[in-house]
Amino acid sequence: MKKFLSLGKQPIANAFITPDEGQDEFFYNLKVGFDKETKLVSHMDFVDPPLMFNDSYVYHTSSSKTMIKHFEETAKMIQERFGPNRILEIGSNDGTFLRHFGIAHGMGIEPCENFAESTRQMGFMIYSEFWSNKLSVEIVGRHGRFYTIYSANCICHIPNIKETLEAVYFALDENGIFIFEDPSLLEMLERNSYDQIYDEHAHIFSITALNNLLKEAGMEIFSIDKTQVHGGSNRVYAQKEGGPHPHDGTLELELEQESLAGLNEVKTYTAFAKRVRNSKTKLLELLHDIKDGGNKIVSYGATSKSTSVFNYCGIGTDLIDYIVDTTPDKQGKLSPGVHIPVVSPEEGFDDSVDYAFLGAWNYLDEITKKESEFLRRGGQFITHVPEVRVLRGEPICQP
Ligand code: DWN
Repeated sequence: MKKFLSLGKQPIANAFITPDEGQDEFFYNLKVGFDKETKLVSHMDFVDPPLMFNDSYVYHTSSSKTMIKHFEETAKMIQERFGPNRILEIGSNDGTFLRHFGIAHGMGIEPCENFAESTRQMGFMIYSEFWSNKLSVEIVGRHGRFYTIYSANCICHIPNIKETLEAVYFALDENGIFIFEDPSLLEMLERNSYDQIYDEHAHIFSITALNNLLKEAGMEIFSIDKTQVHGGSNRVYAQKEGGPHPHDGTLELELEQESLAGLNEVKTYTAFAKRVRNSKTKLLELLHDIKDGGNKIVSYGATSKSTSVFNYCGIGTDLIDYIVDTTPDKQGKLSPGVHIPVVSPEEGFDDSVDYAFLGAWNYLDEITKKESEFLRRGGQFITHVPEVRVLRGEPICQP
């Protein structure tokens, strides 16, 4: 594994704390590397999953209209295209996807007990454990194999990718399909969105790496969709080697595109690391200039991504007064590491705000629609994706 980037000392990205919890806060050194053999980009040292995913986990998939709509459309597409009579979701969070399948047809794996319990209340059978070979064997023993296994923004969270895919293979019917989506490495490199890298994202997947890893686990990719969510994601359709679904040519296209973009070469990653360091310098310069001009800056969306940016750049309450976020479990707390207060938009997104840093830049459309009044009165958004800049006036394009 060749190390190419260091994002410094980082806290648990979603561990929002109360003021007295500050002393015991956990930090680790975030270093990212490239595996020359599999072409996988991963953390050099993984954070222990229970430190991140436990009964205090605060990220709700349903916290944006964009993701609610995305999962409604995804569920409809899967039903129409594959008509599964049963679906297993790995990482079901608050049930935003599963709810589109009847309780007799959907089952979830969710290690965060708070979400497992609330989804059980909806009537679904949820296993509150981490996905593993042991769990896969247990589930197959009780429920048989699945024709469809689905997972969104979860497979890239699991450190042991080899075991993860072996466990999927074991639980999958001979003719079954494994559909999963995660942020795209190519999109991250193109948008310079280094804030996709934080504790929970143990890996940032390229199709090239997934193709290698799935093959090793006895599976093959037969189709890929590119989606715009979470700053550009890949939805991969895989089956057991030699399975019934015809290949549609998208795999070859993506492999070629990734190869042309240099994703198989270490030098691409060293160049990216340089752009990341430049982005940090520019963001600090911009924020200092704005602040020195007597303006009030807040951050919009207390995201995992903003934890990563703020801790990497050393941005605290000297620059950002507070963060506004709609999630009740984050409000009234301090952001991880740099301890910026989080308040509700009703409390904090008022006429006193001059600039808002887009911690949730991936929802630019949704946010600018919602905050048209802020823009109308001269308020401005700041982003670092794809480059550090102030977004002036309308129309604002999605990065
Ligand atoms: O993989 C992961 C992705 C899918 O979600 C997880 N590891 C954790 C999480 O990452 P994130 O925190 O960067 O995700 P989001 O979806 O960018 O977070 C958006 C945050 O912004 C939420 O806390 C809700 C908030 N928000 C808001 O306050 N007002 C969002 C919108 C759209 C808004 O209008």
